[in-house]
Amino acid sequence: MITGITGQDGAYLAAELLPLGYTVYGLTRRRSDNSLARLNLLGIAEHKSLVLVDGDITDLGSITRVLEDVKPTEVYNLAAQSFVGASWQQPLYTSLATGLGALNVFEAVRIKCPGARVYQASSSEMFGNSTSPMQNETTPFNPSSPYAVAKVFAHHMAVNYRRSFGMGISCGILFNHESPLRGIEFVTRKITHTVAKIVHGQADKLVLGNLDAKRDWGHARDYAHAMYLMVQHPLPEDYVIATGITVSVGEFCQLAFDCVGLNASFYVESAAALQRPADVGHLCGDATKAAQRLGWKPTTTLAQLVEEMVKADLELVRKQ
Ligand code: NAP
Ligand code: F7E
Repeated sequence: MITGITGQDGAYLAAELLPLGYTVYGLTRRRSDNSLARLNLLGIAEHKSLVLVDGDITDLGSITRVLEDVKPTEVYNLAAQSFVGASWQQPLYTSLATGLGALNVFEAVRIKCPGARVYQASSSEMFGNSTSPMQNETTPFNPSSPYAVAKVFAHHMAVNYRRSFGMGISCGILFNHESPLRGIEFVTRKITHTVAKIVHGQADKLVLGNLDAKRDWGHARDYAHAMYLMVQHPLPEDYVIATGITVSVGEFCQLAFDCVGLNASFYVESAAALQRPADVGHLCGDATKAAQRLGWKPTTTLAQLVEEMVKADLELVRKQ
């Protein structure tokens, strides 16, 4: 069972599990447009072992009913209001979906399928502006946004349910991970999509907020594999998943413009209106534990990631 299957990570995780022989149940909430765009892009929307079921993680009854019907052996809770920027505009909804929604999933699992292994999508945002140059599983949390506060709540609940009820919940503290399936509002995709529009004459500049923020960016496909490995490990634990390499938003821009032979400094502008009320200035993850215990390592370099995203957006904009 994957909650958030229509999102970036849900799509990559389903694509990882289906070839392994899993029947994948994907939780989808009611929408007026039933687009399965990401599952279609990965060619799995019509897979015979993919079953979509209706439910919303803010509605405990719906999750409980679905788990009773499906009786999953593995539950990956990826559903969330995942955009940090929007969490200041919608703090209550973000707390409900990203925080309490996770608790609903743990509670429904406890009631209906307590032996299931559970993955909780925790986030590097929980570290906020950390005093440690690199963050690992022992680094204190210092959340800087309503989104991060909600993730800290969900993370502590996951650990609490593991300790209180002996449930097999693992938390992946994942650093930023991107792909051509990334939502257009996130900075990497905004950059690669705008670069493609500039190349095709549909835009003449790229307006961003904080160009100095540094992130540790990996590929979502590698990170979905880490989720699978965590759930297979006999001991449920928490793992940082990251590349250990950090660059600024401005440097990411230059890498993207380099792919099309343009100089970013001619096109990129910073607007005060796009700055966040509080931003996380620097994140860099230490994934040593995941390497040692799960044998996990990232396989895609930042340059490869940027190139894949720019190429995909050039093709998308060309078709449009
Ligand atoms: P995403 O693309 O925004 O996908 C979020 C998914 O959650 C979508 O399928 C969305 O459904 C679903 N969803 C939202 N609210 C829901 C609700 N109330 N009930 C049921 N489903 C709901 O996010 P992502 O990048 O794949 O991230 C997956 C998870 O990892 C999230 O929990 C995110 O916070 C966390 N995370 C992400 C990163 C990252 O860098 N990507 C890093 C650390 C942690 P709709 O399609 O209907 O909107
Ligand atoms: O911002 C800066 C912005 O929105 C990255 C989510 O998946 O990763 C993601 O959260 C940085 C920030 O991702 C723009 O201020 C500058 O410093 O791409 P983002 P995020 O906030 O790091 C974590 C790990 C998650 O868990 C989240 O779910 O880029 N930035 N200018 C901008 N950001 C955006 N979106 N748009 C700009 O124009």
